[in-house]
Amino acid sequence: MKTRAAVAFEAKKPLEIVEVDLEGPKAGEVLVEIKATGICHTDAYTLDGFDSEGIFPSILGHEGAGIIREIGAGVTSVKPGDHVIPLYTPECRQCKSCLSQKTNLCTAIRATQGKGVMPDGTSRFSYKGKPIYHYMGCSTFSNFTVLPEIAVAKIREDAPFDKSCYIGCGVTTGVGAVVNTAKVTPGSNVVVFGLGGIGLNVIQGAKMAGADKIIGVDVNDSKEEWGRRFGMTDFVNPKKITGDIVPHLVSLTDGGADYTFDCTGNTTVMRQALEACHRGWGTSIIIGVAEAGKEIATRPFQLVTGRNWRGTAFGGARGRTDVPKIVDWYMNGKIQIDPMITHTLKLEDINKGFDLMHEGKSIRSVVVF
Ligand code: NAD
Ligand code: AHE
Ligand code: ZN
Repeated sequence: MKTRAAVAFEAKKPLEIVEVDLEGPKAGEVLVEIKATGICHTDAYTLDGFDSEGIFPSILGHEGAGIIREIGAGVTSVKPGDHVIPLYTPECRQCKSCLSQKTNLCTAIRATQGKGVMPDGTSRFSYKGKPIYHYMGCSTFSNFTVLPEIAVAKIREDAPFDKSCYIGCGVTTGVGAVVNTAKVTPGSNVVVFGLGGIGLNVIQGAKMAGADKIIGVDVNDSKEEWGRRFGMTDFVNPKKITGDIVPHLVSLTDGGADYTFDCTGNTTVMRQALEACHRGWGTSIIIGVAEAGKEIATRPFQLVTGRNWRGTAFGGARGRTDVPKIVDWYMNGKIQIDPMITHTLKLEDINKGFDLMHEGKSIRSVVVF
């Protein structure tokens, strides 16, 4: 079949809207009509050439929602007409990682996913006879896409696509980092670095978990109002304080934070986030994705004296199990999504969504097909 898609032909070039060829689902795969997709900073990071796994030409996008239109041989867990959210972290329920119950990082298809192909080693997308690569196993910047059955979460049908798509990455990542990874306890002091599409979800997760002080840190002053809307109690712009941010935060948190979260992808900020943790028990969670080649550093003494440095992907969520529950949280009003979707765009205007993100003018832009 043919489908309209925004193709990343080269790094650092705008996406081009073209009609591509899409092969139908093979065994164990499903065809999904994407109804809406968010634009996450990770898409921009890959398009900008910062991802060591970045492959071009490819169809980016990993924060979608849509409807199953066709299933391949042997597919049993979903059927045509089901509403689904594509999962860049699948859940096979059979691999060592899934069975361990210690991680959400299913390994069933990770190797081929990282190479931009389906589990059989080929791409379903092509343009003018040449393959176009998949991205994060999702490629939601296409009106239709093919995914392995284990990489879709079936969701309730009354959830609006243009909001629930955000659960495909940003919402689950931020809220899940608090609930699943850090396991923030009531009364905690929390510091969130970077108040974008992820950081604001960390804030609303921390509020939901009963955190006491929730300090937001961002170099963009306009983010203060955003943070306060979701439960932030204090705001710090590191450019506007005298001296180093770490002692500043330590003094605001009576010796250091119980939990800190990096939602910037900046390795200097990651170090600050660790060092702003309380001696003896503070835990810092890395969410931000750093550019290829970047490394983190700190004095080992920071860890010797009891600070914990951890990371999280997709908020530690097991997609097929947890995503439908997060959709329920949204539909029942436990978490908010609507105010964070600042821009709704047509596919033709998708590059505008990237511009808005880089200019710090959007929280989330969503493309509706
Ligand atoms: P975003 O662009 O919406 O937000 C980033 C925010 O960080 C902005 O408000 C920006 O002003 C702020 N910022 C930038 N540099 C800063 C600095 N030095 N100090 C303080 N604030 C700073 O991006 P997003 O969509 O929220 O994504 C945030 C990060 O999370 C990205 O690196 C993205 O790739 C990553 N991410 C990781 C996962 C995961 O599973 N681990 C999932 C989604 C996104
Ligand atoms: N491909 C990069 C790393 C990118 C990365 O860390 N991705 C996160 C999700 S970001 C979503 O917006 C992730 O899930 N990582 C775990 C995984 O298995 O990819 C690189 O450095 O090679
Ligand atoms: Zn993302």
